[in-house]
Amino acid sequence: MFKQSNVKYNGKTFNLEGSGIQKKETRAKDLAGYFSDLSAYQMLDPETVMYQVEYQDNGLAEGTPGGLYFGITHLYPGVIGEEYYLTKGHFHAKRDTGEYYFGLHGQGLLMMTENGETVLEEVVPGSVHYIPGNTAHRLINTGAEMLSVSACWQTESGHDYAPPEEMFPQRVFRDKAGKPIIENNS
Ligand code: S6P
Ligand code: ZN
Repeated sequence: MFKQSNVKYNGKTFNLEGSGIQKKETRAKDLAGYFSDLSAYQMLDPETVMYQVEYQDNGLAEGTPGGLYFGITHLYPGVIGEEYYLTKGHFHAKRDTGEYYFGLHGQGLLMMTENGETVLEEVVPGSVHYIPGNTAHRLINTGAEMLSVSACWQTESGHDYAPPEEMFPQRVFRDKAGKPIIENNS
């Protein structure tokens, strides 16, 4: 029997389309404590949408062993102070589970930290990123357009949003030339 998938990726809009697509928005008010410039953060409208995650509801409850989820993150461009917009970042609650990211649109960085060691991989359309287990991971939009990145992770993984300063010892700022620079948390 031939059957069509009930979810499709739209390569023009970088969105998922079809049945069972769930969407989750993260707003400025959800990111208290994530940016170094507190007064610049407080000037932002708390309702500003910073990023959206859409994913296919495949009927599997989080925690189910053996399954996978597929989703796309859309992170807006911008800076707070001089720090680029970022996702919260997390460990997986089941620490030893990895994840794949795949760049679809825009330009950014994937920050990965394990045992205090940070790696920043450049995310561009077509780039493939393996995030090993036990690694905190977040996206940073260093470009002028929306950063859209797809992800595939285990239904068993769950999320552990540890305090950001415990997960990531470094930050990425825009320098005077408009280029990303890495700085240690002070
Ligand atoms: C899930 C995966 C992504 C993130 C998304 C938002 O394991 O890594 O779908 O959930 O990029 O980031 P965060 O840190 O707010 O969950
Ligand atoms: Zn993850």
